[in-house]
Order: sequence, then C-alpha cells, then structure tokens
Amino acid sequence: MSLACDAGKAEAGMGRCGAALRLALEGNIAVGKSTFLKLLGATFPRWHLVTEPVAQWRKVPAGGTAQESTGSTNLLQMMYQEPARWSYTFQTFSCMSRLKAMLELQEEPPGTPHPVRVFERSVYSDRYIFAKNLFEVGHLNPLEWAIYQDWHGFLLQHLGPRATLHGFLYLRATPQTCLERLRRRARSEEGGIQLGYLEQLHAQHEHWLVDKTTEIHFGDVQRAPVLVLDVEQDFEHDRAVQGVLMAQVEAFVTSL
Ligand code: UDP
Ligand code: DCM
Ligand code: MG
Repeated sequence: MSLACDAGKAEAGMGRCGAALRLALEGNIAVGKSTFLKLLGATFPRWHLVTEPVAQWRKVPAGGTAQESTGSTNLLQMMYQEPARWSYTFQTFSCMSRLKAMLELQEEPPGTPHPVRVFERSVYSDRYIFAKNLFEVGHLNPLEWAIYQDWHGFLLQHLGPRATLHGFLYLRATPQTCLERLRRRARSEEGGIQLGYLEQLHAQHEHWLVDKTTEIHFGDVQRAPVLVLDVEQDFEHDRAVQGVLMAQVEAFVTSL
C-alpha cells in the first residue's frame, strides 16, 4: 500500500484507499448487536449500518399457516415452535433476505460513498453458526443440510467479491448474560429459549471466530481479521465502556 493511500486512512473508515470496507457484527442472540450498531452510528456518522431483517422473518407475506387471517406468517415463531419442521424453511428465507439486502445496497449510485459498511450478522453466521448448529442437534436432517450447503456455496462462490467481508466484529459475552438480556428484551417468539441453546451458539461462535476450527469454504472470509469485543459488562448505559469499545473498533478499522 502506498504512503499516499496510508495517509488517506488517517480518518477511521477510509481503509482500502476509498473503497468501502465491509464488516459483519457477530454475536449470540441478545448479546447487544443492535444496541452496538446504534452506538457505531452515533460515533461514526458516515458509516453505513445495516440491521438484521428480523421484522421480515416475523411477517412473511404468505398465508397457509399461523396468522393466516392477517395475510402474513411469523416464520421465526414457527421455527421456535416446531424446529424440526421449519428450520430449513427459516434458514433458507433468512439467508436469502440477508443476501438481497447486501446486494441491493451495492446497487447504490456511485458518488455517495460510505467508507465503512457494518452488517448485523452475515450469510456466514447464518451457515456456520445457525444452520450448522441446527444440523448438529438434529433439526436439519442430512438431506436438508446438504441442500443448504449446496446452494449457499454455489451462490456465494458465484457472487465472489460482492458477497465477501473484510473483517468481523465479534461481540462476546457469557451465555448467561445473553439470556438475561434476551429475557429483558422479551421478544415473544424467543420465550422458550433456554440457556443450553445459547451455550450451543456461543460454542459455535468460539469455534468459528476464535479457535478457527470450523471449516469455512470461502478463503477470503476464513482469512478475514476478527476483533473480539468483550461486552460482558453492560455497555448500553455506561459511557466509559462505550468509549473503550469504540476506540477498539476505530483502531481495528484503521488497521485493515
Ligand atoms: N442490553 C443491555 N446492556 C447492554 C446491551 C444490550 O441491557 O450492554 C439490552 C438491550 O437493551 C436489549 C437486549 O439487551 O433489551 C438485547 O440487545 P440487542 O437487541 O441489541 O441484542 P441483539 O440480539 O441485537 O444482539
Ligand atoms: N436467527 C436464527 N437463524 C439465523 C439468524 C437468526 O435462528 N440464521 C434467530 C435468532 C434470534 C433472531 O433470529 O432469535 C434474531 O437474532 P438476534 O436477536 O440475535 O438479532
Ligand atoms: Mg439485533
């Protein structure tokens, strides 16, 4: 990288000589990703932040099952109520909705550059955290898992750089803390989630992002740097903790 380019990076978020850096914000259910994204927005107003499309999963415009009379179906609820029946459908729909959001964003006209884009979760955690775990606990059968991996691999290989990410921000807290935050948030569909499920998801995050023992089928993503952010302590209401976390993010982004 040239000196001129490095000079341009002095302002956090101007990595890659002006091309947008794309990061994913990963972490267990209710660890605080959406809250953290808001904090990033307040700290780095030029960054483009993309929240997870949970609302779409709760209101799929199709009848046939639950909530038929309203003309929409709560697929998130169906997955939690009957995981063996609905996990494959949910994982297909959620991954596709995320992929659409990611690709639509790239079609923005040039000239309005967002130097950094941060996505709440990614098509990689969809596969290497959730779908993988659902297969391992038996809610996706071997055929469903094989089909999922087949289309996921095919699509992302063909999308190449359009689907890649340059780094990961991993929000890490104990499953117990996530459970407390999940209960405080009280999303109706998640009422049945137990500590054991959050422990499984925590282990999947650790295998992928810390131990690096999960086999990742996309070289760029496997090599992408990971910033582990400890959010065991409440950051939502603590300015000093927020300052430390934002400084870590800024240093990480500047290093990319
Ligand atoms: N939360 C909290 N302290 C924190 C971060 C988050 O009490 O330091 C709360 C937040 O207000 C929300 C819940 O934890 O009620 C889950 O947070 P969020 O929706 O951001 O989690 P996500 O599922 O997006 O990771
Ligand atoms: N979820 C899932 N599978 C995915 C992505 C998300 O089961 N591939 C679920 C976990 C949460 C909800 O969707 O119940 C949204 O996640 P969060 O609360 O962590 O934002
Ligand atoms: Mg969220």
